[in-house]
Parts: sequence; C-alpha cells; structure tokens
Amino acid sequence: MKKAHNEVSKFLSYVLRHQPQAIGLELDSEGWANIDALIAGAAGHGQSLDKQLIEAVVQGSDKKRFALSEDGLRIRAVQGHSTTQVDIAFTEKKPPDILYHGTASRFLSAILAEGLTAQSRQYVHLSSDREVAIQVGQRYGTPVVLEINALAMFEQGYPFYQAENGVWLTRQVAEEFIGQ
Ligand code: HQG
Repeated sequence: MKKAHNEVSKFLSYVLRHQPQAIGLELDSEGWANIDALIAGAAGHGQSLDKQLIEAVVQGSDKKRFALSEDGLRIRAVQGHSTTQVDIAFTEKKPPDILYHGTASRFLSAILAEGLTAQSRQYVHLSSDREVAIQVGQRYGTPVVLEINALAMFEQGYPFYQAENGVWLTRQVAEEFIGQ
C-alpha cells in the first residue's frame, strides 16, 4: 500500500471503528457511514479525501478492513470496533478446532491469569492463520502466539462470529481454553 493510502486507512479505522464523533460522523448500528458525510467531516479536520481515494484504499487494504455498500454510497469497517454506536449483527459460525491469537510477551502473565478479554474493542480477535497472529502480536512487542481451543469453547456454548474479511471474533476466552 502507498504511504498516503496507509495514512488514509489509519484515519478511516479511527473514525469508522473508534471515534466517529471526532469528525461529527454518525454510524448506524451496522457500522455504515455515508461517504459524502465522511468526506465533509474529514475536510473539517485537515484530511482531504475524495471518493476515488477512499475506493482505492478500500480495494487496496491488505486485510480487507473496509466494505462499501452495494450502491456505493456508504462505507464501514468490517471488524475492530470500540465505539458503542455500532453493534453489527454478526451471524454465529462454528469455528475450526484451533484459532490463534497474537499478543505480546509482556501481556502473557495477565492473560494466563484472567483469560483474554476484549480490552477497548467489542470482541477478542482471532485468526485461523498462525502467521497472521504473529504479525498481530508484533504490533505491541515481542510476539507470542496463543492456541485457542475454539471448537471446545463453541461446543460449550460460547458464540463465535466471522467478519467479512475472515477475522474470527468472540467475547472473551477463559484461561482453560488457552494453550501455547
Ligand atoms: C491483549 C488488528 C492483558 C491482547 C489485528 C492484545 C486484529 C490482554 C491487546 C485487530 C488481556 C488488545 C485486533 C488481558 C487481551 N490482560 N492484555 N487479560 N486480554 N489482552 O489491538 O487482537 O490491522 O485491541 O492480546 O489484525 O491485538 O487494525 O487487539 O494484545 O485483527 O485491521 O490486549 O486489530 O487489525 O489489543 O488486534 P487490540 P488485537 P487492524
């Protein structure tokens, strides 16, 4: 991704996942924002966006973080939200036997004591790909990959969801389901 695109992607993540109110933007409960309102709100905060640039960033996003509505008028982040404006009605899905969670070694003792919690986000984020989990963990320090017994959790009644971009979500993971 071009540097400029990376900066726009970070800005979109900020307003579509975390702080829409920072630019006076409203998201509906499924996370959708009107693109014209997004462009107008961004302009008031020194971010010069246009539709073509937004579409290029959505297309080029390595993790497919964003989606456009069919009519092309709206945009949303497909996972990663912390804002309470959004409560996407994800469909429950049976997970594979094992899912991976990438974290940093400095968080390990707390996680093994109290389990994985969503922290500032709405869900704990998991991946079916160990390599992806390593990259996720690297964002916060020396990466550690945890093996989550997802199917066992599911069979005990804990719901799992999969976002449009393949990221797995669950509300929390108790210590007993965490291995290394
Ligand atoms: C850790 C990125 C202490 C947790 C990624 C993580 C992902 C605990 C951090 C998505 C804990 C939260 C989400 C506990 C969990 N004690 N630390 N009990 N429980 N933690 O960023 O999963 O590039 O909110 O291990 O690819 O790192 O933005 O979550 O290290 O899919 O699209 O607390 O964000 O996607 O950090 O990342 P985060 P995450 P994007």
